[in-house]
Amino acid sequence: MAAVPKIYINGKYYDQPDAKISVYDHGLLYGDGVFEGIRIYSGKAFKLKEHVARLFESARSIKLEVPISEPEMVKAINDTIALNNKRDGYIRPIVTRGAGSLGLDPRKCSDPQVIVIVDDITMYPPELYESGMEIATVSTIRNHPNAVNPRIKSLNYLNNILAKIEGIQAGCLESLMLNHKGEIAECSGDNIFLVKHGVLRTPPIDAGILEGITRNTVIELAKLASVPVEEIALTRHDVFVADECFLTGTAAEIIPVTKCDARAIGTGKPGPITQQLRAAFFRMARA
Ligand code: PXG
Repeated sequence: MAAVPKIYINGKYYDQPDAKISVYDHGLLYGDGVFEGIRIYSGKAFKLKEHVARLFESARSIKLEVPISEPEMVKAINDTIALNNKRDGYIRPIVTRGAGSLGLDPRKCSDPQVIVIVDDITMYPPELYESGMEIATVSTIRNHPNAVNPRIKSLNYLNNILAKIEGIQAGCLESLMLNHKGEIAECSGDNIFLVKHGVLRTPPIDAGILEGITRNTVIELAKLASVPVEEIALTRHDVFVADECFLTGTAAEIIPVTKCDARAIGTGKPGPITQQLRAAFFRMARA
């Protein structure tokens, strides 16, 4: 990494301390914007096309016109990685509604801001990847899909932050969120998987979740390894009686869960299918 990280804003690069946007930007005033989180493995952005496609879908869903094309976004991201000499790290592309007047009306914002940050991220302490982590179900439910659809990766993450605060209060680094029907949705920043009798199970997209790119990768890797996969409605009971549980996310990667709501899951240790999929994931990421 260069001594001072270079941040991309609207086609120009700024030293990190000089990378600034307006306090009238509706991204700040109202959380009106979208973002992505992408890993860099061995100098290459992992699943870059998928992340850029999701960024543009999030933008389209909130009727935000991204001022550059998808190929231009891919190039901006690759150029920012190269300029910062980054081998392993994390990329945060952001598109905000831009500066406007006070008041919600997005038509008052004429200048969307495109930002690309390249940095590092550590979600959980490394030892938890070996021992497994504990999660807690929280009372804050995931956004109803007819409110802010969880498929939109928007700058308004308060739903998840409220859940995170509750989890921390309960002594857990990640929080399990239910949907409006009381089914398992996802965690505050990760998708959830269970293993029962050799079958990999995860909530379907219509449970009201972010369609995680790590989630989709894990489903693909499981199918390649002939592990049966079910996208199916799940309850807390399914978590309590699961043989294995793990979470997936760009930042978290694949982390075993060995306890939920004070119940040990399976043997209380990371399970064999979790380990197998983790190994396959890193083989793919480093390939
Ligand atoms: N669910 C939610 C709510 C997320 O925000 C995931 C699942 C996993 O999706 P991917 O596509 O990454 O496999 C996410 C991921 C951050 C940060 O600080 C980003 C996320 C989660 C936590 C932190 O960049 N998004």
